[in-house]
Order: sequence, then C-alpha cells, then structure tokens
Amino acid sequence: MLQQSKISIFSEAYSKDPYKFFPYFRTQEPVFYEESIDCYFVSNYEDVKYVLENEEIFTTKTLAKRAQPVMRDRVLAQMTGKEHKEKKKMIMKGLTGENLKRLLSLFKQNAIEVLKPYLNRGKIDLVNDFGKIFAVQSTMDMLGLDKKDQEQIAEWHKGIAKFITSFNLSDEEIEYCFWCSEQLEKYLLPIIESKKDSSGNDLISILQRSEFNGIKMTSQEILALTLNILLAATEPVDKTLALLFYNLLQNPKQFEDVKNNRKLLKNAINETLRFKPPVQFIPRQVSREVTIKGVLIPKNAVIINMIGAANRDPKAFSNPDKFDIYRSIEDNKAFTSHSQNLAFGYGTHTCVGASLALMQLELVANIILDSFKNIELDESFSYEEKGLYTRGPVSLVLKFT
Ligand code: HEM
Ligand code: 2IO
Repeated sequence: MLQQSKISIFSEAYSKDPYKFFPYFRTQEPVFYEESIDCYFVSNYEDVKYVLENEEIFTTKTLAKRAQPVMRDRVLAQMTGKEHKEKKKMIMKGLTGENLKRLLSLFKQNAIEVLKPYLNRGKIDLVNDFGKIFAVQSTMDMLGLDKKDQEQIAEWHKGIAKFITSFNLSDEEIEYCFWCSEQLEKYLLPIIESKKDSSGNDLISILQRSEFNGIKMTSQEILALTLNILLAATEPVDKTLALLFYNLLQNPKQFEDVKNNRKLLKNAINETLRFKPPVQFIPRQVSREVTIKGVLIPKNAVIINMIGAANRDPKAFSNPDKFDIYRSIEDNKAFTSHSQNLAFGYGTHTCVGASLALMQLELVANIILDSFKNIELDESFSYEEKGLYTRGPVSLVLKFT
C-alpha cells in the first residue's frame, strides 16, 4: 500500500507510473487535495462523469488563467449556452461532410510523404520521426495554413502547450511560453486578416464567414479559436498513435488479430484511449460550495478530473488494467464521440474533434501496417512515458522489414 503522506502527483514515482497510484486514489482518497497547487483531484468514474455533466456547478472558468493568457482570447471550452453551441457548429462545419473527405485525403498524403524516407531504413521512431510531424501537418491542413512553416509552428506550439498543461512553471518558463504565443499571434493575425473574404473551406475561412448574433467574429476571437485547434488537434495525436502501437506490441496475439482483420483497428484505438488516455486531466472550477464523497469543496476551488484513473475504474470496466481490444465489441460504440470511456471528455464540452481524430488515427495506423512488415520494438530502445496533464511515450523506436 502506498504511504498516504508521500502521495503527490508531483512525486517522481507518480510521474514514472501514475497508473500504479489510481487504485489508491479511487478507494482511499476519492477527492484528493494537492496542497501545493490548491487543487482537488477526482478519480472515480462516477464522480468524473458527474462533474463533467454538471457544467453549472463545475464551470470551465479556470481556463481564463490556464489557457486564455497564451490563447490571446477565449477558447471554445470557455464558452457557454448559445455562444458555445453556435461556435462549436462553426468548427464542426470545417471537420465534417465534404471537408472531412478533403482532410482525410490530405492526412493520407501527409502520412505517406513523412514515412517515405524511412521505408528502406528498417527503423523509425514513431513519435519523433513521424507522429509529431504528421500531427502538426494535419492540424495546419485543418486550419488552411501553409505547411512550409511547419517547423516554426511546431516549435511555438510547444510553448503554448507547455503553459496550458503545466503546474508550477518558473518565471523564465512563463516568459518563454508568452513569447511563443506572441510569435504565433504575429504569424497568424495577417493570415487571419487575409482570409476575410475567402470562400475557402479551411477552418479560418469558415470562422471568418460565420456570424454569431448577426455579428462576425473579430480577428482576435478567430486567433484564439485557431490557437485552440492548433493545440487540441496536435497535442494528443502522436501520443495516441505511439500508445496504440506500444499496446499492440505488448499484446502480440491482439496485434496479430488486428493485422489479419483491420476492422479491429477501431477497437484497438478505442481501447488505447481508455487504457492510456493522452489527455489525463480535465480541470473545472466550482461555482458554489459542493460535497463529493463526503469531502467539502469550497466555492471557486479548482477540481481536476483524472481521466486515466476513471478509465481504469473497476466499477465501470471489468478487468480495467487489462488492454483488451475485444471489450467494446458488444456495444460497438468505438466510433462515436460518446463511447463509454472518458478520453474525449463528457457532456457539453466533449471533444469536437473526436470522430475526426478516430478516423485520422485509423487511417494512419492502416498506412503504417501496410508500409511496414514484422514490426517489433528495437532492442536498443527503452520505453518511457512523460507528462502529467497530457501524457505519452517520449519515443517509440520500431524496427521492421
Ligand atoms: C475538447 C481530448 C482530438 C478539438 C477535448 C476534451 C478532451 C479532448 C478530453 C474535453 C475538454 C474539456 O471538457 O474541458 C482529445 C483527444 C484527441 C482530441 C484524446 C485525440 C485523440 C481533437 C481534435 C480536435 C480537437 C483532432 C480538432 C479538430 C477540441 C476542442 C475541444 C476539445 C475544440 C473543446 C470542446 C468544447 O469545449 O466544446 N478534447 N481531443 N480535439 N477538443 Fe479534443
Ligand atoms: C485549450 C489540453 C490538448 C481543448 C484547452 C485547455 C481546452 C480543451 C482539452 C483538450 C486537449 C488539450 N481541453 N482540448 O483538454 O480544446
């Protein structure tokens, strides 16, 4: 049993393997108070679901501090009611129907191009040689940005991601994050302005044309939603892809089944998102005093939903610590945004990119399986995951024939 006094999400042991701590949190401290950051961590599936479905009590106001300073205005998750509904619809327009078809075809081209130099090498780092590059390129396609600047965008993106997903940054680190955000603003504002009269179908052009209450959005408002998509669509993709292949390599029988029946990829992706969600935390702020599992949470306190712990709750999933691609076959909900696991959140702010992300991951996993045979972990490679808020493999070196 873990010693209560030593429990902290900032301990080396937690950072190395948070999954080891989840049973303790769920059973012994279902509302765990992390004093150093004055936050309450909720880990049971039923509690996380309760928090995420009651947006009046558990608001997204904490994002005014966590996201807005680097997003330069409000992101979608900060909006409520009619405004949230309509702006979500604008974003959905850029990701569905004909635009979805166009994007999937661009994603395919991106994947093939990035993989090409590795085909004869017999070795690839799925995170650093492929996933990170593919993720940024695909997000730039969604936004209608020129991919010639992808390396610069990727670098600045790291700065805004760091600000949003960190706790306890030093002043110098905060300064660097702000600098990245300013560079992105300088880069994006002229592009946003240039798309004012665009008839294009990229997200920036769609946001330029759309009206809310009969009024067009300002360039600053569009900038924040652009940065929102840049972060939200880039950050989890390389992580999920690498986790998918790692989980399958750790379960050779399931990997064989997937290779022989590609229809199982949907299940494998869904199970990866349950077993190791790339977005581990979802923060909320309480609008009034509230009690969860007997613990009084004061008005305005910040609650952090532990998605990784909720997705391993034995009250919600049988054998939760087992990676089992067959578990979702009965309800067959792998491709809806409302599948049972909470990797895409729950309630009003459920991920708007969920179904696109699932299709993107299936597409790219199929291309990798078609391109590389006899995939194995490279013997010189040692596996390591990193990150508290978003989490994924540092690298994944594969060898193949
Ligand atoms: C929201 C995860 C891909 C755009 C969320 C939330 C989670 C999440 C957990 C909920 C946040 C909350 O409740 O506060 C993921 C994962 C992804 C993914 C695991 C991939 C595997 C994408 C993609 C896009 C996207 C591809 C864009 C095309 C968004 C946006 C929101 C959101 C805009 C805010 C939704 C709202 O507040 O209504 N995502 N996401 N995400 N995601 Fe994703
Ligand atoms: C800007 C954290 C990768 C979102 C975000 C703080 C709002 C919202 C999320 C996801 C994933 C990112 N929250 N995307 O958790 O847009």
